Amino acid sequence: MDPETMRARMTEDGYLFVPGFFEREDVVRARESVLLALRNEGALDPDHDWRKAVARPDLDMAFRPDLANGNPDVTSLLYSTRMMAFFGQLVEDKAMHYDYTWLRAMAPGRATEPHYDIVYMGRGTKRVYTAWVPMSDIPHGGGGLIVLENAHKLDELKATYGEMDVDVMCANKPGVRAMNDFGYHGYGALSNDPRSVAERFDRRWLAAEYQMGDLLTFSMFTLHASTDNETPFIRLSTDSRYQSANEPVDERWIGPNPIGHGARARRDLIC
Ligand SMILES: O=C(O)CCC(=O)C(=O)O
Ligand SMILES: [Fe+2]
Repeated sequence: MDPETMRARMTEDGYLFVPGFFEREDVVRARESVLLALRNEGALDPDHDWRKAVARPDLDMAFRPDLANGNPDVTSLLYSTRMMAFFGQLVEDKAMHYDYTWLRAMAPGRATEPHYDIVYMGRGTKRVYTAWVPMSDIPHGGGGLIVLENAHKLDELKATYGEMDVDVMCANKPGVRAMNDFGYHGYGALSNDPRSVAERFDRRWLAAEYQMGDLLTFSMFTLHASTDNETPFIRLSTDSRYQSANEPVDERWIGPNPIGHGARARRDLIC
């Protein structure tokens, strides 16, 4: 795809789906490095080949950035020269990436709730792109990513929910996140019910079956979630972030040990 078409499609759709962007064997290498760590900690069912990622009974797991950060098989895939050139074309500038990598190891039954990424990373430029990279082959029902059609054009949602920052607390209401005053649910999510979100905005959730090698990239205002993982397998994927190297960056995600969310990133507001 030529860069102009890429940018036009991103503006129009809020995402770009590039099946087969990566060499499958490079994704498999990253996947297996993560699976070996999961096997060593006893998260996998020992009755199956570890490469299949069958979860041990009653496993509850979702977010495991520790398995990605400092893992060269994962970081060399996500921050390669080729990936940086791809995002450079998208931002029409030299690209940089956050130093923090998100990794999802979604146990059977787990899902990600509908959200905009901007509420977690909005302290720099808003022109940041997420790369969602499946490290499993994910059939429908396997917990893959879904995107609410054209939610990046919902101006009212962008002006309300899209202005929130999960690390802002109400100084005058102990323990209350400023977001919750606007009626939003949970740790930055818009809702815990994708169906009601689709009804509220009269839009469809777009889904796909994913293969290792695929790249899905989307904007900070692209509303997304995952389906429930209805398989016995742990669904593996990463999300990583890219922007222009010449625009302000959200410092929570930069440096050798990014501070991330929580106490050190907290800001207070009178609610
Ligand atoms: O993989 C998931 O379940 C969620 C991914 C996500 O929220 C993201 O890529 O920004
Ligand atoms: Fe997200």
